[in-house]
Amino acid sequence: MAGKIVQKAYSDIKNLKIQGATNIAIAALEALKSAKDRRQLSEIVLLLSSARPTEPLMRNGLRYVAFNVHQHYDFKNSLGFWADKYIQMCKSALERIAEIGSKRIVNNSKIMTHCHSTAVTSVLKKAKDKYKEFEVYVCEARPLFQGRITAKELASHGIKTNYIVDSAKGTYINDMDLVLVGADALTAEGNVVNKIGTSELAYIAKEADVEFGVASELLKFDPVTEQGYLEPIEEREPKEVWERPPKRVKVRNPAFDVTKADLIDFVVTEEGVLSPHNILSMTHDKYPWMKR
Ligand code: RUB
Repeated sequence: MAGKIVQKAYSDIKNLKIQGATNIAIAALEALKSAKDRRQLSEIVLLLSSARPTEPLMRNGLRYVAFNVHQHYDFKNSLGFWADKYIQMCKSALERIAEIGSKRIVNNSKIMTHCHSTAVTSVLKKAKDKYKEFEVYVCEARPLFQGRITAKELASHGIKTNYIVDSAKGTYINDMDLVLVGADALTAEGNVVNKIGTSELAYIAKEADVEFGVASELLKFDPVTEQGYLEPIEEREPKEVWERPPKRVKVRNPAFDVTKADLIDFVVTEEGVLSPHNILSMTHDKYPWMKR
């Protein structure tokens, strides 16, 4: 039976009190450190992995720690060591993405983003710290409005910020120089899984000839996609969309969608700016342990 720390992390992740792939992974790994023995460690890995099905950054981390701890005699010290090591990998990957991505932000440009991604906000804030001037359009990301988190964060960093409803993205896309979004999962085909509405944004960016970029850690690669499995897409509670829908109306609420590699111009990763088609080989080079 998992303890209180893990139960709390599980429900905070499931109920979106903690949201966004990076925050989720770090919270899960912090909670994992409370495991008392090897059996409990395995139970916690299974439980936390199930909290959000479309989160390989968390799943990879839980597996990485469990695998390494099982190689060691000293359970408690090795658990803390490997969990901290993965958390540090996530944090330094994010810093690298901010540094590398900030170079792609052009002075006096307009950028559209969707939902809330710490990778994207880190890139934009770093560009602002380098005295670049630019303007951001943030899509609200219904039903849970994570775009508001982004808008607040950017505006309080002194970045010129516009907030739009999701259906207004087509109205403004022709004014944009770049679309930059985050990712929950990267697949073996070079596709990107992110908040629902991202793939639609990629289609309209293509149509309008606007560059479409993704800011994502290679640690979000999902190794199951190498074996021909599709990334699972979480479907959330209908009441997030419509509290009391009329009888005979079934509300669907997929949390994420898949943007095909061909719609993506570049992916800013901790290893540099890549074509989506190079994600698989770069992940193999950098994180060989991820192979199943
Ligand atoms: C958040 C979302 C974010 C990615 C990337 O969805 O789709 O774009 O998780 O985030 P949700 P980050 O709010 O449902 O978790 O760059 O912070 O890892």
